[in-house]
Amino acid sequence: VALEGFELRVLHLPLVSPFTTSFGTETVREVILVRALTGDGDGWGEIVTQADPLYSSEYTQGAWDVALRFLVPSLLDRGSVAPEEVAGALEPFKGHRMAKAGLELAVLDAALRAEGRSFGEYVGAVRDRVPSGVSVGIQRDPAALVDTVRGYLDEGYVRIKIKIKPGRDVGDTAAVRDAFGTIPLQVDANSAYTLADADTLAELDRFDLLLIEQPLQEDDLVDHATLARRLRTPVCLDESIVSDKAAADALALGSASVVNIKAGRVGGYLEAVRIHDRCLAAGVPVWCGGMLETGIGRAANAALAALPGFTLPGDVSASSRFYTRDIVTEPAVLEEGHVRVPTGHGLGVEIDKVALDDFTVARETLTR
Ligand code: OSB
Ligand code: MG
Repeated sequence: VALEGFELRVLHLPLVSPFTTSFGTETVREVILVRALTGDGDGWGEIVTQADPLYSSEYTQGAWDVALRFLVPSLLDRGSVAPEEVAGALEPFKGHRMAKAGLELAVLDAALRAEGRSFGEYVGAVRDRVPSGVSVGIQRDPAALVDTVRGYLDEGYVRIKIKIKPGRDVGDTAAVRDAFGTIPLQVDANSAYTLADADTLAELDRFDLLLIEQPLQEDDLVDHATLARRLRTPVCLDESIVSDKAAADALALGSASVVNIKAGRVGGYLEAVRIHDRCLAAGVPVWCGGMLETGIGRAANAALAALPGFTLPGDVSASSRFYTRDIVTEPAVLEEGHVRVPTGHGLGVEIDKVALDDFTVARETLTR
């Protein structure tokens, strides 16, 4: 596409309820929305950083700065770029994968809209809807957790993931198992443990969990392999899988037997597809993670999760799981426990311009 400019906005979307993980509590989703301005029309993308560098080293103001100072100018200097060239063009700049992913998605959306082709078809989606799991934050106590999980099960979510941290692990998991029996259940530690906690984590083995997600630190590939040998529960990596290369290393080391794929964390949807392809070839199940996406990233995630190797339900929930009002005209809804893969051109969703403006707290446009 012929690039004319990029518009970046910081949005603040209020959450329907606070979201608590082992690393903190969020009440407002701060996110960057990207609009690629091209000779063939606009495209939209989302930079999924959070306000604070607690999940990963990236955070909103850092992404804002690197995008406007380095990434966007280098793309605009080229004049025109194909979606498949964006990652290579940004490669000299180290890290900042979420920022790169958001820019690439905006270019992809613009190019596919211009071609009249859907994002799902482009990435290789083989399903028209995907099973929807929900990520449940740490609640006041296990009884409150059971109430919250009951609400999601009543809505039809087909898989429950609960967040855990030291002191809120075995008891919380037991409460959910006792209340609901053999539902598909998994836990996410967001790197809150060390190998010294292996005995506690082994206690989770009796709950027949689908997996335990990211118990140790991002760079603990060897320790994860050691832990995986100690546990019956399959170890799944999230934070550690920062690229296709990291995925290859994790599989070679035996650090994970399941992989959570998040396009933002790995630098874009094209890199996400490469990880999918690698895991499919290796017989390793993958699922689509989430970063409390708006309707833009959520549409892209639904399409990605429709690839054949995504054999476990992902954190691809209805928009209403996080938001009362989204920035797209037709937010993702839950239908019989599934979310539909959009079929329109590009991402297949349209921006609600009034909502977008209402949530915008900062805005910057760079043009050629
Ligand atoms: O670890 O999967 C995670 C949200 C923000 C940062 C990290 C994670 C999460 C979630 C929510 O679990 C997933 C979702 O968007 O539903
Ligand atoms: Mg996770």
